[in-house]
Amino acid sequence: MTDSKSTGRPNKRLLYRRDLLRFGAGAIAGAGAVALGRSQNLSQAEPQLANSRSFDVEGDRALGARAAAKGILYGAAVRRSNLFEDTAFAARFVQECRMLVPERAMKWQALRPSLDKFDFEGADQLVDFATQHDLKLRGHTLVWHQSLPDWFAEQVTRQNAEQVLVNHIQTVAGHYAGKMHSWDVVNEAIQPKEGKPDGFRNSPWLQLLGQDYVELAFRVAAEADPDAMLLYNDYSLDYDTAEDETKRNAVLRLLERLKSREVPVHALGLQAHLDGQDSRQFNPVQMQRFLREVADLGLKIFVTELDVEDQRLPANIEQRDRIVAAAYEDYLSAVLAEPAVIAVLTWGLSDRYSWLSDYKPRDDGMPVRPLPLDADLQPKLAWNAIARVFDQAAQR
Ligand code: 9MR
Repeated sequence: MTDSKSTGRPNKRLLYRRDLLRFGAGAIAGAGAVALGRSQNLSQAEPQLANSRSFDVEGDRALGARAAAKGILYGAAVRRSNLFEDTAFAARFVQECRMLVPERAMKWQALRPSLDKFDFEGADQLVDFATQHDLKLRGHTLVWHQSLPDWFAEQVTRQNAEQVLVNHIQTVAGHYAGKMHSWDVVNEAIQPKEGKPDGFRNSPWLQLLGQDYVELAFRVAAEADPDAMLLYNDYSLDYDTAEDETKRNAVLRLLERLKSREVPVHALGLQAHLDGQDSRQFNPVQMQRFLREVADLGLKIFVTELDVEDQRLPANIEQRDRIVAAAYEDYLSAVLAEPAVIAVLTWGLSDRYSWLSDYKPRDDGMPVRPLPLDADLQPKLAWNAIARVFDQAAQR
């Protein structure tokens, strides 16, 4: 099956070839116009490790194209500055990805300067970039307990919370209606260890509105953007530990309740922030059982924020990259065996820009290496592992 058939869009490869001829292989005409990215010739990209396989990244061999050939969407999270202040990164992004998710730009903190104002400028730039480069868009995220603006705690009360939530979702999902492939409507609502009924996280939203906020958010989002797939998104669903098992069960119960009440939820997002150190705690059979239960509810599944933390892995880069790549391969091959899994997003594309550099730096001061491309934008073993899993995945 060709890319154009599997993604249902016109074949843009000819266009990129034409751009390539016009500008020459190395030329990038500014961050707003990196359309040649996908056919940029990276065949000179030598493997970083002596004993690695060669990296076949050209044109339709990039990750996004390999996934698309199987009816799977591949993309990555990105910050605005990564695309608009780093043209080499932007070109690589367009080359590898078929989908873009703003890492920060659509959070409340970014969109809401005050209770009565919305500022779409930064997020709109990402949306324009995606449109220009034929990337599908995921919105992240309409309801979360983090990244709330400073005014939130003071100005949102039990009296106005419902109106504030509804207004936010109507305005934001409405602003982007028709442009979004999908939205993370509610993010991280479950955290059983906080001891609340049904495993709910003790978030400001729970305190202000009770459990009903989840249902309300999905219903309002569906009205504001009837075309977008609507996701419930969460983390710590991956390992064979008591904590993750409790969380999987609580998430499953939440999804069951929502479905039984005909709430418009369409997919589960598995964040999949993996830890290279914990990969022995991954149990593919158990994971597949969970995914089947989710799929049996009539839901699709996305891997939404995949990366592999290497904070506690050996300093040796070759060894470290192998462990990270193996974690990607073990996880993705198990998860993609479930046909309901239709999208994979990494939380960043290159080690040049990862949240883990700030949040989980290494004690030895060496840069972290959690993503498919290294800091020089060259493919690592992790890239190869992901490519191999896409190549081996069954057609969707
Ligand atoms: O990667 C994101 C980081 O750049 C932000 O500072 C942070 C707060 O907004 O959020 C990070 O992304 C999180 C995502 O939105 C939800 N799941 C966990 C991600 C990593 O913390």
